[in-house]
Amino acid sequence: MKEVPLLPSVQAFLERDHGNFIDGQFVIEASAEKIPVINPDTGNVISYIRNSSASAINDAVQSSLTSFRGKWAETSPYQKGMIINKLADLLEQNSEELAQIETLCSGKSIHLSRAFEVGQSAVFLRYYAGWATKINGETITPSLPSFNGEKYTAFTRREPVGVVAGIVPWNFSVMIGIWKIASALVTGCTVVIKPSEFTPLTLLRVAELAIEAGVPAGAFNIVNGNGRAGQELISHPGVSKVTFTGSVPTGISVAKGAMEANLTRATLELGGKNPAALLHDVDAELAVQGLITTAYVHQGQVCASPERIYVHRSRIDEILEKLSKGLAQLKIGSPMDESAQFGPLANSGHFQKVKNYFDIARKESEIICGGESLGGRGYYVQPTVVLAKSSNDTLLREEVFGPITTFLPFDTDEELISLMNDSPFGLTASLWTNDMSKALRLIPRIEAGTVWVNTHTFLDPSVPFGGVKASGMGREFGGAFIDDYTELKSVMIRY
Ligand code: TXE
Repeated sequence: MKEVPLLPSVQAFLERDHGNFIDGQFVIEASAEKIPVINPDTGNVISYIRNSSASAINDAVQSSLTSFRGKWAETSPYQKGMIINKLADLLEQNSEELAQIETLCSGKSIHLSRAFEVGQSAVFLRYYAGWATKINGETITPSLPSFNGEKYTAFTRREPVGVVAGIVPWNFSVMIGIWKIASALVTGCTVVIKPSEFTPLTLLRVAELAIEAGVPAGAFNIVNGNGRAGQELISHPGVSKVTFTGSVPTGISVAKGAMEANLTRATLELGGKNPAALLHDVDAELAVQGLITTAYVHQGQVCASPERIYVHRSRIDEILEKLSKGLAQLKIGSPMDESAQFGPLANSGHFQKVKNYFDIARKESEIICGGESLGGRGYYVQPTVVLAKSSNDTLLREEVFGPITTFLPFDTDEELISLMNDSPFGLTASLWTNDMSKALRLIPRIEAGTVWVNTHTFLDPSVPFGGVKASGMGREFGGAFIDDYTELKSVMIRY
């Protein structure tokens, strides 16, 4: 095992005292409780953050309000786009440093941190930067008749909602943070982000780069802390919109808290129990490779990944055999080892949760491969495949958010559709087939925000993303996010 050497700048960053980033500066609340940041590869503490007080959260929101009404409002759409593009450049220029910090606190493979947390974040930033100059209303010809020869014209303006509170989870803390930061800034909003307490460090460095890129102090603030700090942020009266990514119970509590505090609107991107359907004509090699790369990437800790796999009965033995063989070849190892393909789970609580699902699978279903945690350091488990006895098995009903796929055979298209929709969730789904006529007939019947054909978990900034049913409200990406970050103002003129 050969680990990537730690950059001196990363070591120095870890040794800093970490708190919040407010009004363009790092701020340490000396009296606030310290929260340890733990490396999932070793279980060792690598740094600390502070659990923000209500007063620090108030400072952050006030600073964002000032910037919203002042500096950021005065920045032209063209300049906003240039600044966001510059932030993308700076992310790429500091790629290795950002990737190493993220890998150390999330357990994400260094490859993924480089490619997604930094590389894709830069891609998303550039995509969003283009929208800064395209946030427009429309002209309208009023409909009522004129009584005395007077005339009317009308137009709408898309105006930024104000200060956005972004609550970010631990699985893709930079990229999901960037989706929220970029959406807010290009529409003219300002933003206060609360990262997950498990992965709070990298966004602090991104905030510093944002200032270097030209984002005015206060337009993008960070408050760190646990759920209590998150709740205080989303219910602050200065916040006009909440954007949350995380679990269903927390999402419900966030939406309620925001609504009760100030009728604050909330968009929620919650969990999933996403189905993948392998039809009778499936290309087995393509599908198995697809499952390995989409269901087991980042140890399955991806909300869009497939967890329920329905395979036509005629093909299931072949698929299970190929998948078990493929997973056995994955090299498990430290996320800082460039040759490793599969690393630890992100935190100790999640490690316990996934181990508990192994116990449930042993009792209710059949484990085809994996199903054990690895002894030794850190939060490692095996990539696992489960064959369900029926659609009622717990492993087909509850979101694991880990490296377990659960299979069930089906016989007819009607049965398949009813199985795919038999879930409270509706984030993503996929069909694996070359029978496009059948795929196009099935797609409208699938209850999901996104349906892929012959791929899964493929997020493109131009394609709207979000869930139906218990998987959330609202959409990120494409042009769809604009409605959520702006208010429509109607203007009517008599002449
Ligand atoms: O999520 P939480 P957790 C799922 C996954 C995982 C489970 C729990 O199944 O096992 O959620 O993970 C902040 N008001 N997903 O506990 O609680 C919290 O500090 C405001 C799916 O980490 O949802 C963190 O910043 N904020 C998911 C964020 O909410 C609160 C990705 C998410 O925490 C809060 C991660 C409160 N009352 C986990 N309580 C996805 N959809 O991608 C907590 N937070």
